[in-house]
Amino acid sequence: MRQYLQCGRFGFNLAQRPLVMGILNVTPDSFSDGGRFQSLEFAMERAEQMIADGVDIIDIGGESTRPGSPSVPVQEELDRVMPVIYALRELGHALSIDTCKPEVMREAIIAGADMINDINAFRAPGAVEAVADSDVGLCIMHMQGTPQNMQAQPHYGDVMAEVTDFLRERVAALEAAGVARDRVTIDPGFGFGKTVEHNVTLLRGINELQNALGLPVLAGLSRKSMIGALTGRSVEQRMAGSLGGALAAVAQGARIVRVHDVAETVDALKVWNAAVAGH
Ligand code: 9MG
Repeated sequence: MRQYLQCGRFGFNLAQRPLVMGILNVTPDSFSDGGRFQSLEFAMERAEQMIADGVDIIDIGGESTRPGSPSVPVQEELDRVMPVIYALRELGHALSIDTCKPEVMREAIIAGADMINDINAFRAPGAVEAVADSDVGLCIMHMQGTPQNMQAQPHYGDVMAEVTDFLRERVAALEAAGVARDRVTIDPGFGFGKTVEHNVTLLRGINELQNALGLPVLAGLSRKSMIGALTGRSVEQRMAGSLGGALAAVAQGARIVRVHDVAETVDALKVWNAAVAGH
């Protein structure tokens, strides 16, 4: 299994400890309605707090990926995300951009983004080409359906086999375009066209997935409905469940966890690491 991740200006040794990716949503529902300037101030404050809390990678998203959320036009997404990249790029931390749009990928890479996190696995026409000739890290995620319809009726014969085959095919598409494997992470896509049972099967299967493809797994469970279903908690009350989810993912072999609660996750992983990995 690859233990090094090339991520734009940064190179991460994944053998040392699991990495924490902090979620920075810059969608209008993420901050009170004070316009673009307030959103930039909010993003800056959130990012500085995450850095103080020990984040490794900041994942900036300008389009909601929650079940049922609509797609936003390219220009709107660029207007949300680009000022944030310019504001954060000199903070000395890796910046990931959560986008499915090739136009946003290209602009973000030119502006200095270090990673592209695509929940659509670079399937949009032009997406592979947008990232191929760069050195940014890539996250390829599995999703059944689209954010608009994915939770309507998730269905699999064998969820592990289907997710593995899909990710294998997408890795091959990137490699065929010249992408080096040390730039790639894979993600089973918890909550993206999956029932709680599918999610639990995939959580238990992280190591198997990682071994099958020889690539590090990034896992995102934070505050998701699966945590709500397992704990009976509303979205505001899912921190403890999400920490349990992050530790469970890392115990199953995940190398990167994508989370809202950076300080708490970093602490939990420090304790886990001391006990399990000995550092
Ligand atoms: C953007 N986004 C929301 N949930 C996610 C998850 O689980 N993984 C990745 N890679 N991105 C996500």
